[in-house]
Amino acid sequence: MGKKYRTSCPRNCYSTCSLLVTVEDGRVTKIEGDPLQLTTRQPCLKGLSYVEQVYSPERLVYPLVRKGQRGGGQWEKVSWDQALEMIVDKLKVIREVSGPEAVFYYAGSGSSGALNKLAKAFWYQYGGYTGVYGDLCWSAGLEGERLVYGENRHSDPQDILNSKLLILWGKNPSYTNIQETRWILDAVESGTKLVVIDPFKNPLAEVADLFLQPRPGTDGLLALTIIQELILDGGYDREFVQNYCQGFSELKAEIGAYSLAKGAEGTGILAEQILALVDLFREIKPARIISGYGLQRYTNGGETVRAMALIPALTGNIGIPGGGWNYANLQSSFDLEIPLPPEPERIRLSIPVARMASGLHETTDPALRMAWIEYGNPLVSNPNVNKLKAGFGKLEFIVVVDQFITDTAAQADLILPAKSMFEQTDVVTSYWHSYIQIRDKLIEPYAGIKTEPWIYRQLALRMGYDGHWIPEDTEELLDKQLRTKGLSLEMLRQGPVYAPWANPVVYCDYQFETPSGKIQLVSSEAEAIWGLTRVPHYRPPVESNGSDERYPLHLVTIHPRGRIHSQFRSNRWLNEISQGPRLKMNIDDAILRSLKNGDPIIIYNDRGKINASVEISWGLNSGVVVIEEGWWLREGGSVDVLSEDRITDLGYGTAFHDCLVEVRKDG
Ligand SMILES: Nc1nc2c(c(=O)[nH]1)N[C@H]1C(S)=C(S)[C@@H](COP(=O)(O)OP(=O)(O)OC[C@H]3O[C@@H](n4cnc5c(=O)[nH]c(N)nc54)[C@H](O)[C@@H]3O)O[C@H]1N2
Ligand SMILES: Nc1nc2c(c(=O)[nH]1)N[C@H]1C(S)=C(S)[C@@H](COP(=O)(O)OP(=O)(O)OC[C@H]3O[C@@H](n4cnc5c(=O)[nH]c(N)nc54)[C@H](O)[C@@H]3O)O[C@H]1N2
Ligand SMILES: [Mo]
Repeated sequence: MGKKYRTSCPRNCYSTCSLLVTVEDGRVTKIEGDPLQLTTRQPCLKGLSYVEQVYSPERLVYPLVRKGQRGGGQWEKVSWDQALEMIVDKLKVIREVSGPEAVFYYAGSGSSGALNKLAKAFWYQYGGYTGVYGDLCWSAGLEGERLVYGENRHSDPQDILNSKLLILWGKNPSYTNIQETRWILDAVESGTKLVVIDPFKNPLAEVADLFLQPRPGTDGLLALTIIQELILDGGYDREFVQNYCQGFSELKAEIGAYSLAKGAEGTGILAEQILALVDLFREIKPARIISGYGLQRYTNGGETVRAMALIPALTGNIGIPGGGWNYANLQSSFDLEIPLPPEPERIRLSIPVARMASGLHETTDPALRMAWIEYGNPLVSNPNVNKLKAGFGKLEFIVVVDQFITDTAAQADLILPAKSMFEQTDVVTSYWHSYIQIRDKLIEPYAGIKTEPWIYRQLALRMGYDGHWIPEDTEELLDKQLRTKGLSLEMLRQGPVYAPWANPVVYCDYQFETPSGKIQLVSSEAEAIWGLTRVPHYRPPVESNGSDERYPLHLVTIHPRGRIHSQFRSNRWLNEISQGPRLKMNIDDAILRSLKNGDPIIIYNDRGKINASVEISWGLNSGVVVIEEGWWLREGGSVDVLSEDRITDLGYGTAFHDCLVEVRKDG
């Protein structure tokens, strides 16, 4: 029969679902949604398939040392003792000869949990390292939002039910946040108007009242055009603006640079459609913009989000049920302080993660000699993969900690097997709902696999460091730290805890943590920190249609429906419904290249080429092609072979979508 336990999904995903897991004879056998979690309800297919994932025959169970050439695919099984000795030897020599900065330490977002921070307890004692700053994911938009509202939070997802107008803008929850799709569909069924704004006709566009298809990277222009209409032609909320916003007259003085005609021309959206959207904002309240992260993966992404975020404020939709601006909700996030040794001076955070490919080549004094990679698969998920791979190729020793021999692990000298989410207790928060959850240890680590804190503790002891910073009993550590916040592991085992400090409707007190205490329609921080203008303005992406005539197609890489980035590739259940890498393409673009549905193709630009097949799509304009990210090199190619390693305008984000390509038939 088995017994049911509570846990949560630690993947980097909006939903962060609470799960009920049945364990029989020490094996996970069934996964369901946790009825005490009011926001996430049912898990997705990936969540259900963990039952397969955790026992995948491809899972790594021993440390492996490279034999023969790097990347040659030949490995030798070694004991943990041998693996740890090898690492300690390298670490000692490198620090002595070149200094701790010759080690590149990189952690991706493969599994979340408060204990991930314990890595620092080791690296601090090592005396430092070279690391990255910025983010692959959402930081351009986070900063754009912060400049306007001072914080990154939004109301409970359930508050979508109170909205009369929903604008789903650059987000594809049918793939990336299906629990939100339920709330949106429930709202639509009860009469809420839905607008979808996306160059790709994502599934929710099918039920939308209005669907706008901007050219990729032009949403900032669309937002400023809407703002111009509202301010100069009426429809903004005078009283709200007067009471709670700062900088209106300055915004008004500059917004005349935009016009409906210019907006229509630049975005490729009909002027009538833009006006239809403006009218909805004029007529319907409460209205909520749900912004995704797709539209900020451009060199202008931060300013795009900053401009969009002004609309709910100008229309008086902030602080009320059903109204608002949804981008990121960090209300459940709290600093579960993990005590760390003193921070050494020689931590060199010199490489923006967006530019890791170039950074590995350019770093000198000391140059990098070794890399330690955990929770990440940069050869699939980071931009400019060919350049990145060449950068890794220059290093003399690479350690990768992962559950599988990923494309990145395949380039390692030593791979250490990683635990799964069922094999270690930790605490998980969300960037969408406001629950704090346990991710509990439900089974013994599969086949003797160790956790990351165990690995670091062993290394620390062998290096002669103070082991108490990385305790053997990490549950005790978690519990102790939780108690300082009035929580405990036992409490979380009873059910997900709605963060006591969270608010179901944000900003209802109209307090804003901005320099003026009001919503910043203009921002001097934008100027002082980022060298931009106080009023948000539109600049086209660096690489977009027309900027290079050899590459006429703008490539947009959306997040995969059946995977989380490169994860779940080894999942047999999910693979049964996977169709491989497919490039969605407008029929005219296909005919121009003599391509039929299903034809094998090569997608290429100066940075590299990948293999895929064509999927004729009726949901795309000519000149825009869409492919899911996350495909492995060995499946035809990581889409990031094609992307440049470029940084965004705000927040040191990654401009994956400033990417032009051409396509030809393969063979
Ligand atoms: N072209 C393009 N590229 C993109 C994006 C895009 O939109 N377009 N999106 C970007 C975004 S938003 C993000 S967040 C990044 C994500 O980039 P990454 O964080 O690198 O994500 P994954 O590819 O999922 O790699 C996570 C790895 O962690 C491993 N892992 C899972 N659990 C554990 C564990 O408990 N311990 C250890 N040691 N390893 C574990 C997994 O097996 C996997 O290999 O990708 C970015 N890449
Ligand atoms: N199944 C699944 N779920 C996931 C993930 C996953 O890999 N798989 N990843 C998780 C992570 S790390 C993240 S960051 C989130 C991301 O989830 P989302 O926020 O949904 O982000 P994306 O999939 O990058 O893009 C969303 C939409 O933006 C559109 N878009 C692209 N460019 C533009 C533009 O210029 N303008 C407009 N208006 N729209 C544009 C794309 O066509 C796409 O439909 O999802 C999380 N959830
Ligand atoms: Mo992400």
